[in-house]
Amino acid sequence: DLHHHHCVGIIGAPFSKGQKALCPSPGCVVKDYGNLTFEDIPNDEPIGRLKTPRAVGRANELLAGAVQKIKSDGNTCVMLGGDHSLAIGSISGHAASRHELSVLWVDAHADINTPLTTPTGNIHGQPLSYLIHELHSKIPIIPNFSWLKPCVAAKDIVYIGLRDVDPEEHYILKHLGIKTFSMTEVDRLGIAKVMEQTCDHMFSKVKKPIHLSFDIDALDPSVSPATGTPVAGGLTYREGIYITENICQTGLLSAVDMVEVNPKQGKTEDEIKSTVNAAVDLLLGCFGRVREGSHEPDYQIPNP
Ligand code: NNH
Ligand code: MN
Ligand code: MN
Ligand code: MN
Repeated sequence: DLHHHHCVGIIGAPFSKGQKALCPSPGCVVKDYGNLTFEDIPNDEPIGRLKTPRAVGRANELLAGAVQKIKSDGNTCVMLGGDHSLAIGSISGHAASRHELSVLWVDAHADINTPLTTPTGNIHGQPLSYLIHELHSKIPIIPNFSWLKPCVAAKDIVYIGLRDVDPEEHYILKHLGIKTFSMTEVDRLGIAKVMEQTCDHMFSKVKKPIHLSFDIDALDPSVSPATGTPVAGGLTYREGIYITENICQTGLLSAVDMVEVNPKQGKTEDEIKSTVNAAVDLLLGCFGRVREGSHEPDYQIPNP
């Protein structure tokens, strides 16, 4: 009952050292590239505030290679995290095969702290700072990150869902002129206008492939409680689905991260189910499921 025209490659990245699984079956060809296995890195001492830097660097190097391969095989890539530090590898691997990208970051958080501004030391609160050209000079040398080169321009990023932004992050967003739709804009404009303006911004010059990085904590904790840092006042299930349906319609979706889904954070079986169902439905929205329903082009009403 779904229809669209590209193949989807799925890579599992069960990695959670950047912070303190699902099986949709859409009506498209899905190639399972399996789960990555991440080596344990002993004596991964903090560097300044940065926690487990070597493990995060190595995991992302591995992921970047896997995503690059999935893209060069001609697929739309789905990365199932794992925590949001994995966007470092996912976006780098994507950019390696596609020249220039637009990044749509759907999250309660801005994830743009640098290793020097981070209040927590968690790298899942920092991935964008490592990826943005304009912040390159603010990133120190970190072991196991030497493979990484910035690959995204500030003007090619759009955020939706922000409601827990650190002051340093707020400065960076304003300083770089990054397009943001916080929950205030979602309330003011409604999700349809937010998506219209998101697309206007992303397509203002050339139509670049879209990297959708979806942190499940963008949704309200009543919908997706099984995540590490829930923040009240988030997107509804319907607003989330609207975003994915809309991005699918652009025809430019090239890679998706679905991250911070963490069954261990669910207090009950129902909390886990609700969170995982939401993540699956968001992914199905990305790959052509529409709420109005659909049918095969050659469908015929059966004759008696
Ligand atoms: N901004 C905080 C930090 O840098 C929290 C980030 N937490 C997230 N991001 N879950 O999506 O650590
Ligand atoms: Mn995040
Ligand atoms: Mn978040
Ligand atoms: Mn059809």
